[in-house]
Order: sequence, then C-alpha cells, then structure tokens
Amino acid sequence: MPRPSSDILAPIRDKVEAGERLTFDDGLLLESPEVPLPELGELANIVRERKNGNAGYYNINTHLNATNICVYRCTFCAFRSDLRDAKGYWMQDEEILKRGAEATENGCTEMHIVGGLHHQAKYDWYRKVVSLLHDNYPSLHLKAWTPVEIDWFARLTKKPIRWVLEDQKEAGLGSLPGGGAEIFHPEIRGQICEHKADSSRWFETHREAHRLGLRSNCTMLYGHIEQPYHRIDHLIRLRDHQDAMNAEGHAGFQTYIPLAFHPENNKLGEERKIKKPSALMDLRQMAIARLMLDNIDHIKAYWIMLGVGTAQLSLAYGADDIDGTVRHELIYHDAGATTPEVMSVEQIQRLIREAGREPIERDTLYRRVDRGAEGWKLGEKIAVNA
Ligand code: V47
Ligand code: SF4
Repeated sequence: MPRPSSDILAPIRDKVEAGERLTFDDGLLLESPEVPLPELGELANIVRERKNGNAGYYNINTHLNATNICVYRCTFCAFRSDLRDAKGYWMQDEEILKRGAEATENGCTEMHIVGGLHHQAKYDWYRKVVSLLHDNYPSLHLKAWTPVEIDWFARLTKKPIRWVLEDQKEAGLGSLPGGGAEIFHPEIRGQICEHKADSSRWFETHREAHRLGLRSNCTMLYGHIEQPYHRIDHLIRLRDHQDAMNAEGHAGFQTYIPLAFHPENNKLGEERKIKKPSALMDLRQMAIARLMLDNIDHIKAYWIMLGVGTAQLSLAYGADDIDGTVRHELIYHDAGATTPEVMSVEQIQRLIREAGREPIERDTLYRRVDRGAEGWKLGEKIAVNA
C-alpha cells in the first residue's frame, strides 16, 4: 500500500525530481520538525543515488594531532590544553615518524593532520611535520591543516595565505580537511570561537587552495546554540563558494561532513547544559545537506562522531562515504565520544554491505584503491554525476 506523502514536502519533491536547486526558504522548510524524517531521507536518497549510484566509499586512514596545546579557547573544544596543563603534549620528530611508519604498515592511504596552535611553535615546526612525513612516506596522502592553522601560519610568517599554501604544498601537503568551519554566521561564531579565523578568512583559504589546484573538504558543527537559519545560511555559503570556484574552472570541495556537537569536557556543553544531538537530528542534518549542497560530490558520515549505527543508517539518508578506518582520533574522544578507537576494513565493508551498498575503497582524492599481495595501487578517478 503506498504511504501517504506529507503535503508539506510536495513542492520540494517536485524540484528534487526535476534536479532544480533548492532555495534558502526551501532549506528552512526542510528544517521544520513537521517534515517526516523518512520522507526527507527518501528525497536525499534520490540525489545521493543520482550522483553516486549504489557506491559506499570508505578509506583507510589515520589521524595525527601533533600538539594539543592551543592559543585559542573555542568554547566547544575538549581537545585543547594550556601550556602548563598535565594533559598538554607536543610531539617530537621521532614520534611523528613512528606514526608515519605505523600508518604505512597498516596500509593507510591518508593521514589527517590537525592540532592546536602552540604558543611556542614556530612556523618551521609545522612545516617540518609535513615534510618529515612526506619525505619518509611519500605514498601517504597528507590531508593537513584547517584554515584556522593556515591563518595562524600566515600571522607567524607575516606572509599571505597563498604563500603559506604554496610553501606547504612544496613540503608535501596533499589537500585540506574540512575543519574550522563551525558555524559561519557571526551571531554564533562570535560566541563559540571568537578569536580564530573568521568566515571570510576561512573561505579565502579554501579559495586560494582551490586556485592552486588543491582539493579540500568542508564541515559544519551543529547541535549547540545555533538555530535552523544559521545552518541553512552555512550550507548556502558553502554552495556559493563552490559555484564561484566551478565558474573559475576549479574543482573545489570534494566532500561535506556534518559534525554533531559533543558536549562533554567543554565549556559550551557544560555551561549551557547542552545534550548531544539525537540520531534523528544527525540523520536530518545528513539529508538536508545532501539536498542543499547540489554542487558537492560527496557527503561523508564520520562514524567516530555519529556512532557506527547512525553512520550505517546515513547511507540511506544522503551519505555515500564512511570515514574511515581511523586510528588515534582525539577531538571527539576527548569530548565524550564512546565509539571505538579504530574500525577494521572487514567491519567497515560489512557495515556498508549490510546497508545494501557496494563498498569501494577510495583514496583522499576519490580514486579507486586496488589492493593485492604487494600492497595497494591507485585505480581510476571515481566518476560522479552532476
Ligand atoms: O573544526 C571540535 C569539530 C572539527 C568538537 O575533512 C567538535 O575529512 C563536535 O573537521 N564536538 C575537526 N565537534 C574535525 C574535522 C573533520 C573530521 C573528519 C573528517 C574531516 C575531513 C574533517 O571537529 C573542528 C570542530 O568543528 N569539533 N570539538 C566537539 N566537542
Ligand atoms: Fe584550538 Fe582548534 Fe580547539 Fe579551537 S578547536 S581551541 S583552534 S584546538
């Protein structure tokens, strides 16, 4: 028996089926609690399957947070430490190299590198983190530094963003991760991360990176003090940026990752008594992103943050990608995530298959990865329908 469709979504359903772009007001309507979640998921799934068919991408990766000591005090952050805190650490070369060796032995294709802005670290140290790893483990793709870090490097060196990116590229930087975006709208940004790179600096960094031919990701931190219109504003700013880059002939963002606020061990969560977003909210945000971000190829479900069950369900709510095997993650575990430390390739493949999708290993730049007895090699670039 056909399920009755809610009238509220009818105009949006027509647009989605016709491949038409959704407006800011459409986005607000999608945010309305009256919209039934299964219907939202069905719509997002239309876009997901149009773009990425039945593929469920994953990668084999690891994280490196070379220091947690940070000059900033983002109120949502449970990872940072002060200079004199017992929890503070600052890795030396041997430890960084050990992580590179471990990643290579474990068959990782990617290392995700972010961290604190250490009061005493000079720019050369940050450059060395990249060059050490790149020179010793050249097959490892280094997805490193958010615009918050690139902006900090520009301050340290008194050079433009473009110079920093060129210099990092020369050292071995492969692409930029999506962090530091939080919520762009100044009504919220000023309350949660007052001093670090603002939204215009965040976009400037990605613009310069895209113009240099680097790919990057983007994120949004939701489920704290923001309202639905802040979230839709955020998604539309990302979409506008992608349009502008595409118009210049640059490929731009590869993937969007919605990040659910984790309220433990941080000022924002504790003072405002905020609860972690529900799985329903997580799925809603995944689906809304897939519907609004019509010019971004991939939507990633970050299982470390969502939990394994919700990440699996996300594959029916707009996501086409599960990040990743992951190892050495700190940002979410410090903020109360109870997910495991690492997932095996077999587990991640099973999770994708159980969701009815076909598991495909990709590298950071969305090329197929073929594994054999002698290790891994890169296959062709994954095709995505517009
Ligand atoms: O920018 C920090 C967020 C981000 C908390 O590009 C928190 O492939 C929730 O950007 N609760 C860093 N979120 C993580 C990130 C990321 C993760 C996975 C893949 C990729 C990618 C990027 O984590 C920060 C901030 O928005 N964050 N603290 C917290 N308590
Ligand atoms: Fe520092 Fe990043 Fe934490 Fe902000 S989110 S306090 S910049 S480590």
